[in-house]
Formats: sequence, C-alpha cells, structure tokens
Amino acid sequence: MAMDLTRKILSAHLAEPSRMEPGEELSLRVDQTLTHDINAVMTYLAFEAIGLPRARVETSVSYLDHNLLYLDHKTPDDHLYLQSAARRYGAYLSRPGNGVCHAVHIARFGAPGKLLMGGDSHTPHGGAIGMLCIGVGGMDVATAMTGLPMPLVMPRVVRVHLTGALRPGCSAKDVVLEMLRRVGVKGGLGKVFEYTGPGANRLEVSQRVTIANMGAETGATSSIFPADGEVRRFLAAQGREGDYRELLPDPGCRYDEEMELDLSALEPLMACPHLPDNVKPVVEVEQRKVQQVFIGSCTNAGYSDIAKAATVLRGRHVHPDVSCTCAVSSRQVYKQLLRDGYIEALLDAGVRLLELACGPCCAIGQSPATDGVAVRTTNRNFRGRSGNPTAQVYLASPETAAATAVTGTFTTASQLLGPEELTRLATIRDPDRMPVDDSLLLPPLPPEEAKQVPLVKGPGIAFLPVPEPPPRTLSAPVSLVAGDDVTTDDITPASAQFSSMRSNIPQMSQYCYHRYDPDFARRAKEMGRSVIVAGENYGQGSSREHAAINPMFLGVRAVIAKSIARIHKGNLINHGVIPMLFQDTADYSRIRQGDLLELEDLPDQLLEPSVVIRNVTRGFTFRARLELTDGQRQVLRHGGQLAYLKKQLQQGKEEGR
Ligand code: MIC
Ligand code: SF4
Repeated sequence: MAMDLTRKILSAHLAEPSRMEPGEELSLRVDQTLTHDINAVMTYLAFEAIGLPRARVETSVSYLDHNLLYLDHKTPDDHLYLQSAARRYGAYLSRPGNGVCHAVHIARFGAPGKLLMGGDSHTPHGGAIGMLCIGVGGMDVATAMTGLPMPLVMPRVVRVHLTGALRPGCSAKDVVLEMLRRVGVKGGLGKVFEYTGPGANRLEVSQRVTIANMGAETGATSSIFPADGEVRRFLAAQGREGDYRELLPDPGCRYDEEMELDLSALEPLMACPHLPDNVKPVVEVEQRKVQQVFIGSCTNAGYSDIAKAATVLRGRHVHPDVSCTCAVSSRQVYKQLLRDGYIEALLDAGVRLLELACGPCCAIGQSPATDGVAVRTTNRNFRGRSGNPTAQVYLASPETAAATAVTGTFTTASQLLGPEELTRLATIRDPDRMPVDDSLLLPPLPPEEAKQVPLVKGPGIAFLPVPEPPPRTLSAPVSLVAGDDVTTDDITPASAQFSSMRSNIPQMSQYCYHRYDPDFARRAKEMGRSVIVAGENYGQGSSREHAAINPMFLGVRAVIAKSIARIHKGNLINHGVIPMLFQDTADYSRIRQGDLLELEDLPDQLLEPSVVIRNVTRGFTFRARLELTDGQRQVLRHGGQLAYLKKQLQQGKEEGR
C-alpha cells in the first residue's frame, strides 16, 4: 500500500502490528534518545531507579546546553552528575560549548528514517532530514532508554503541499509563522505535518529546520520533510554522506488531511505578544520603540540564519537604544561564520555575542527591561518566558530582527536594504563543508569500564519524588482554577534561577505557579490532596516534566481541563496526576477555587471512558472524559510510570525476556 513518509518510518519501528489508523495506540522501537541539562537530572535519577546497567538504544545523547550560567554551585553540580551518568550508562555527552542539543544532534547523529524521542518539545527539529522526532517528557526518555517499546497515539498525517519560492527578504520563519496563523497554538494537536511539493524541495535543510522545529508551537506531534538531495548535501557537509538514504512519501499515498501553502505569496510576518499564533504581517504591526533584539535559539541560529542577519547588519550599526545579542547554535557553525567574516560583521555592527547555548530563549540571561519591547528569532513569546512578565516579545525571522536592530523599530529586510543587497541575502546558503570537530562530544565508554564510573552527586541533587497509587475515594479541594493557554512556563519557569533548582523538587516546588498565583504552593500544600481545574490547551509549550512533578509533589492528584497539551498530558500521567477533560465545558465555570470534589471508586473509574465527579460544596455532579490508552490507565493505576515500568521489567525478567 502506498504510504506517506510518517507511516513509512512508523511502520519500520512497530513492535506490534498496527493498521496505523489515527487514534490507535502504537508500540514503537526507538532508535535514539536525547536529553539536556535542565531536565536530564530527573531522567537519569529515574534511569538509576529503574536499575539497568546501560541504555539499551542505538544512540543516547546527553547535552549540556541550556543553562551555562553558573550562578552558584547547583548547575555545575548538575553538569558533573550528568557527565558521570552519561559515562556510567553508555550515553554520549555533549559538553558545554558544543552547541544547542537539536542543532548538534541533527548534524552529528541525525539520519533519514530514524526514530528519535527527545526530552525537549523542539525535538521535531530533526524532521528537517526525514527522520521522525518526537518531543516527550524526561520520564519517557528514561523509559525509552530501557529499550522497551514506547507507546504513541497514531497521529493524523497532514500533507502540507508547498508551492512557489520564497521572495527575497522572506524566510522559513515566515512559513512557520504562517502555519501558526492558520492553525493556531493547538491546531496541530494529534497531527504530524508532512511537507511536500516543489516549494519544499527548494528549501535547504537549515530552512526546513526552522519549520520543523517551530511546528512544536502548534502542539503537533511532529513535522517532517522528505530526505532528498538537500539532505544528502547536509549530511555530506558533515562528512556523513554514508548515513544518507533517500526517503520520500510513496507516489499516490493518501493523507489524513491536506493543506496548500504558496511560498511566493508570503511576506515577512511577526508573532505579537503573547502567543506564537498572534501573527501579523510586519508592516501591519503597530510601531513600537524596540529595546532588545535577540538573534538565536534552536529555531533560528544555524549558519544561514546568522549569515543573513550579519548581511543585513554589515556596514550598519545597532541603534543606540537597542541591546542586540546573538547566540549561535553550535561550535561548528560559529567556526564557519568566523571563517566567512560574518562574526566580524556582527561585532562591527555592535552585536553582543553570547555563549553557544539556549540562554535568553528560556530566560537564562538577557531579560528585557521593564515594559521592554523585544524582537526575537526564538519560538515562544509567552508572557514572562523572557524572564520579565512586563516585556512585550515579538517573534520574527533573523532578517527582520537584524533590520529592526538597526532602526530601533519594526523593520523588514526589504525596507532597509537596497535591491542588490536583498539579492545577495537571498543567495546565502549553508556551506557544502562544515568544520566538524567532535572534541566536545564524549563517546560512550565500553560496558566494563562504564560500570566502574561513580555517580557524582552534589549536595543540591535531591531524590526523585514518586507518586502514590490512586486512593479508592479521592476527596480533594480545588487548589486552582486556571484560565486558557496556561503554559509550562507559567507553572514552573525555566530561567537561570529556577533551572538550577530542577534537581531539587522540595525546593523548586515552593515556587510552583509563583508568577501566575503566588499563593498556590502554600495553598496546595496546606490542602494536602487537591485538584487543578483549567481551560483550553493546559500545559502548552515545553516538555518540562517539572510542570507535572512540582504540582504532584504539592499534592495535586488530578487536572480537569477543557483540553490539555500532548506532552504535558504525558508528563501528568507519568507522574501519577490524572488528566481529565470536561465532558461539558460549561461545567468549568460552575467550579470555584476551594470547592470540594469527590470521585468514588477511582481505580475502577480509571478504566472507564469517563468519570463521575461530585462537587460537594455546590451540590452538583458532572462528568469528565478520560482520553487515555489502556497503557496510560495502567500507569495511573500503578501510581505513575516508574512503578509501572519496574513491574514490566520484572515481568520481562521472569518470562526470560
Ligand atoms: C524550552 O524551550 O522551554 C525548553 C527549556 O527547551 C523546554 C525544556 C525544559 O524546560 O526542560 C522545552 O521546550 O521542552
Ligand atoms: Fe533551547 Fe530555546 Fe530551543 Fe528550548 S526552544 S531547546 S530553550 S533554544
């Protein structure tokens, strides 16, 4: 049967036969996993608790890339632990300074047809080279590392047929912003966007990266491009042509949905505060005085991105009222930009060069000033994500960001550059050879040597909290009634301060929701057990499982929402918090903070399609749906993934598997 590319890759990884109809639960063999420093401590503590001597996947990589600001002992201690854990458990370790996980991974490990599960929401980045890459929570990565098949709800595969070609001054960022404008921040839920057509063929890998990476902002399971000549060129530039194989959708295959997008019709776009789908043409955005420009992040800090920004800035200067910073995605990209004179152009223009890390993207440095207007090439502009809730963050392409840095107000490259410069901009492409240097990439140790490596745990690294199995009757007050589009940044922000607390849940949980509702942590703790009620798209954004672990640690046993983002829902389940969906969304407004809710026969109700909940305080009963697979129901009945996984591994051992 003719298959789309997504199904081709999935079918090659099925541990059990499946018809691959949307909604079915698949069981998949994973080839690769990745983690990064601000969530991996929990992943490796879980792997330690599972008790296996070594990761059982083809390739497992631990990146130290997000938080390189060593404010005190906590983050360097985390890094030492992670380095020792990678050595002990047979993973690669990408040392600080090597680059941002997704950029390094696609360059050094990515290959068409592979299945990657990564503990980061932007893992779909690798979809740019025809591999299927799925963002999951940290506990899922620990599970994948055991080599057990991983569950995945079969997504709907949406063909996005690209025609035409980008006009000078327009970029891949405008393509993904247009996708966000069309489908919104939850329009990708349960879908994979598969890009095809002559427009897709014309995009080089670094452009495809921007589109696949930021597809995460639609809530999609993943995004993917075919592995074609451009992918061959990309891998050849890495000296890895041998890892290339052509991988295309079968001619005449049937998609679950179809969309058309004409690249020639696009104009420079911007996502306005405070959601990535609040997209408008730059020329229609009301002018503001810009205080900060940041050029960087996994979405837009590849070679061509920075070279294009530098070309716009060459011979010009950053406006005196603008702070313009740049963080290049990886060491090899930085070296090539240096050779080609682009770094010098940035320096001459007055751009401040930062470490090769995520940094400002997740508020690890460079927060905007009070009420500051910032233009960033990053992927998220949620209120407060930049570290300052009063800031107004606009998301745009590197070309637009650079032009804006020069004028100090929203400006596109075509408004600033002359026709010749604009043509030059359009000809910039990734080089055919990159300066590969893996000296900051430590390979796994041989098993016998690995066993001897001691785990180095600094004083801040606490225990991994484990939830209790569900009680027979859950009688719990509502600790929070949250609105729509609550992000994981609202629940537990990244930032240098909080990222460094991630290995210590008792400490970090005290700040749970502190920006959204400063009294939440105290209240939830006092309530003992409690329930969170929320609106649409609860937990959108990052894969941060701390947004589930911290509430769980404070006693939250269930979330009842209008809808829940995919990765966060998985994290809640893994950490024993029951995700429920209002059967009738009108019931949301009948519940107040402090109301006592009661669920009887909870372990049995967990096997049903919906549960009955009594609001004891207001004297009414309502229903909530459980959109859970059989596996997820079992995880919840066992009190979370760790307990369930240990049982599965034990059973496997007894059955001699
Ligand atoms: C982000 O962009 O928010 C992060 C920091 O990369 C997160 C990961 C995390 O918080 O652990 C993500 O996107 O998943
Ligand atoms: Fe890092 Fe930002 Fe990418 Fe997250 S989105 S991986 S913080 S660069």
